[in-house]
Amino acid sequence: MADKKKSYDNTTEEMIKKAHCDGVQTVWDRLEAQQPQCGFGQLGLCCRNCNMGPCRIDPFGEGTSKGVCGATASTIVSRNLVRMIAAGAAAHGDHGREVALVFKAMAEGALEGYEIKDETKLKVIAYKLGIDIESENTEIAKEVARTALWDFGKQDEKIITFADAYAPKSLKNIWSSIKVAPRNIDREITESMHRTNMGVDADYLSLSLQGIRTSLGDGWGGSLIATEFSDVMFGTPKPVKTFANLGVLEEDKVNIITHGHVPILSEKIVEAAEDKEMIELAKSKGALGIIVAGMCCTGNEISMRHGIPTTGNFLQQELAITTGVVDAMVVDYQCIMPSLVDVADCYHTKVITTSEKARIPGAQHIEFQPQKADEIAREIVKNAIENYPARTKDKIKIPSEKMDGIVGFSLEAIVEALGGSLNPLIDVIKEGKIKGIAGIVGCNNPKVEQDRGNVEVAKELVANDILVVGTGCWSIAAMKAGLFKLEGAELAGAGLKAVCDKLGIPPCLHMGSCVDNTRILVTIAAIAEALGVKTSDLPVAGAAPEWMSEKAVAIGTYFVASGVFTVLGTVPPILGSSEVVELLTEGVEAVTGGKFVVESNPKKMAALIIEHIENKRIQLLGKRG
Ligand code: SF4
Ligand code: MSK
Repeated sequence: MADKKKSYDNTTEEMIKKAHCDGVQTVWDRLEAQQPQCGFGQLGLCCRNCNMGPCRIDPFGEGTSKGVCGATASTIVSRNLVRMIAAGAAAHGDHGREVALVFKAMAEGALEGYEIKDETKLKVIAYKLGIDIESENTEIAKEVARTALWDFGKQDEKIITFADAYAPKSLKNIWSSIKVAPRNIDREITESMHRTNMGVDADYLSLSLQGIRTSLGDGWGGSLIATEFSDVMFGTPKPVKTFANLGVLEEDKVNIITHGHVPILSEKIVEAAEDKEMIELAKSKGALGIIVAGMCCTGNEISMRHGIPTTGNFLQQELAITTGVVDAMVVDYQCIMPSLVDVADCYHTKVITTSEKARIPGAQHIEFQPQKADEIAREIVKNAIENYPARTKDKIKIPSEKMDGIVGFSLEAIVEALGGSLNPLIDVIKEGKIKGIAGIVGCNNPKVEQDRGNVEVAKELVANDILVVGTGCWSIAAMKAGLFKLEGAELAGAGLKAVCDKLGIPPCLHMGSCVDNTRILVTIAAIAEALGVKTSDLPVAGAAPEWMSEKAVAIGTYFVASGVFTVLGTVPPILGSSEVVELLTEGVEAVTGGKFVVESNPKKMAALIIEHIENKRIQLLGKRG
């Protein structure tokens, strides 16, 4: 493993070398130290859900075939899978709830730092939810917030209001037929934890269906609320030029990285860093100004709304600090490695945690409270400025690489680029200029070369006239590789290139952060409804080439449950049960029309997607290209 190339991105390779010269341990070193990783865990065959265990099942059928309580391989694998989905959905749901609570307080006039920035979007949401849009904006917002919070707390058996309002009828019918329509975002997570408790649900099929229901409460509930409410409060993204990679940091400026997921604080930090008083303070410390740059999905949130540059994706978080010029790494929650404080120990960087839900021993904690949003954001920026003089000159090295690109293709922005409706896109798909649409999402994972899968799958697809849309750390990989540039269209097939040139768009469209996968769901739903077909009839597919997070398991599951053929690049821990594997890779297709496939080779992954899209074209349009 030591000699294996770690990244497709030269900047990452360069900074891993620097980290080692500086005596810094990285995620790749720790992965190596973990080898060999537990085979039972990789197959999903270990259970520690009660203290009669931990139990494990012999995958070769020679040793133990049941846990102490009698749980079989399929029971254990499906329970573990459902717990992964529940954890992922909980992360998204809790993010959505936090945004909804701020939104509610804003509507009630209890917060000064937040406002309704996109009135049109507020009215569109309200209209979809069946709320009167003739009243005052604040009244509409209150009712919208009440409806969202109701979806977290209602106790009836009906589908959650947001899923009911946003999902196509055909999907809702499928979900009711197999009883997986989500009833309450939190309830499905709680029920998943209950069912997977010792001595409750032992049937892999019924457990898996609960996993699907929980994931749908995420995709069409928690995540959707996070996306929609963030758009109203911070603006619906529009195409904007920005840059990505560690080269966006500047030696003679104060550098603040915001890392994590929720835009509530990062938006305020962007504002505070633009404040004249702060800039003057930075100058008084010898800096020329202040740079705020993003990392992971907080990076996506602020880049797509303000053109704020992004330092990198998941596997670059430690490396950003090794540049020696990060004065503060401000984190909220999710995908934040606790190792950041160890790396920061070798430099001058302050790691600042801001959520009471995500504390890291050794980090400075400045707790964010929306009531004091501006004050706290200024305090954080001040902390970074005051840390600027503490840099160690001979530890500074900023890679020169940064790539420009256009980000911020919300569904609204795509519709605008198309002249007001999705019809021109549907027409070029029918004509075969664009063969179909692939959504690529998800993380980096040090088990595979960083960015290779994310970038190569996208390149292969656009070369075959498939429009790529995507989110999360994939999008940062795509931007670093130049796929968000207009010139990226040179890599596209003739049909897609002509469309990109005509509309002035790149061949890969950035749709946002992890919660913004809902933008992809809503786009697919809108196309299906315009054509009067099911989502699973469309020439569309999904891929997560380098996923690692439990959130990605929830995302993949709600895509499959929404009729999307989804290819995973890293193997999920389910191979210990042939029944669970068969269900997710074959059985589920007969019901939802979507299914999972696992393929780690990027070229083969792209080939599977192309084949699927071609087959769907034949079924839908009676023709291939
Ligand atoms: Fe073992 Fe059953 Fe307890 Fe799991 S729930 S640890 S399989 S006894
Ligand atoms: S940040 S969930 S590593 S995409 Fe959303 Fe990136 Fe995956 Fe975290």
